[in-house]
Amino acid sequence: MRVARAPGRVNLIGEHTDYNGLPVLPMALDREIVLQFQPRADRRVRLRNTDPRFPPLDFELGEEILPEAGGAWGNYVRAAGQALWREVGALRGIEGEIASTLPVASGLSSSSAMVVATAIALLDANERSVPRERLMDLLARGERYVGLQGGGMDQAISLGGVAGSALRIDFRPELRLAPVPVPESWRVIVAPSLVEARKSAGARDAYNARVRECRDALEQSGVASHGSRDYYDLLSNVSAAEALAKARPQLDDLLFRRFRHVVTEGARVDAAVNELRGQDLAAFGALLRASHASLRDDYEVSSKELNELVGISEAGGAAGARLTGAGFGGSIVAVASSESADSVLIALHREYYSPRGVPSAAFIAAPSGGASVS
Ligand code: NG1
Repeated sequence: MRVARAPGRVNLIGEHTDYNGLPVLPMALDREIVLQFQPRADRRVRLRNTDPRFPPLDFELGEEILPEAGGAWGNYVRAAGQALWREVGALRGIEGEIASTLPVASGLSSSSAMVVATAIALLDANERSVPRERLMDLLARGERYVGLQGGGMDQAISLGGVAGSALRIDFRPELRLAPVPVPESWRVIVAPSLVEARKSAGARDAYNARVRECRDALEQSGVASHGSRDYYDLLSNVSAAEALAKARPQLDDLLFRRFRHVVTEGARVDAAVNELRGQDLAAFGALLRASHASLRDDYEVSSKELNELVGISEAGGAAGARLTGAGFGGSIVAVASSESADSVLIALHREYYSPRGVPSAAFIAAPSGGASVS
């Protein structure tokens, strides 16, 4: 038996920037998808899921793999199979069992971890390899199989995570990962809202609508020079302030707010990397607060529960908090000093989880290493 492991992630800042060509700052979690497998002689993939909500999976690898209807978990496995087949050619299958220590649909990227775990298991079973950056990009595009026009953050951090560090990931001009150590006296707290952000269902349409709106805003802004592909190209020619001033009269209210979120969020990632390097917790926290306000008011991807969790964390002593991941449910991330972390966790338990009659789901996240096969 071989074991493939792929971690989920929490994104510290840089939300809905990846598919716009701007950077992100996630860290890999110490929670993961674990796939125990052995190679098969034929092309079949046969996997059980230890979570009884998810039925067993059995399909044949190939150039064109038909998806299962609905939000089936097996489509993330199929996505990896099809992407790899197209990249490296014919593959033998695997059989085994998938388990997860990641909460499902919590904005912590269990779906991309599933794609990554499957891909590295298939490569191992076939004694093949794909260069790391190439695999990150391949799987990001491959996961669009499930119908979400997503960016490349989740696959990159799951494969490239570094223990003790967050990673600044740039997608343009080409994929680049730069570890930035998280100070030992900081605590990163993740609090799931318990409202599922199922990208395969309703949230998918809302997500894809944002991708379209960003593209429309870029085109109609009148700022992007001819042939600009994304916001990276846009901001290669003008400053963020200039882009906002010029775009304002060109765009309707909704598109301007989407545009403003993307442009200001990209600038916040640069600033956050500096504050992390300089170990300025208060300044880093202020950037998280500004990011949440922008996601709530301009990008409109927050929810009552996420806003409540952010408010409780900040009142409980966090330097700052924000929704993390796509939004529409899922989790928040809060950053606190080691002395304040307990009071934040207690406040979350007392004011969010306990009134709902459930055990606290909040936890302190340790920046962890990336995916591996052993
Ligand atoms: P999650 O939180 O896993 O739904 C999605 C995208 C990311 C990124 C974030 C928003 C996928 C697999 N994930 O993440 O690329 O765009 O939303 O920042 O598409």
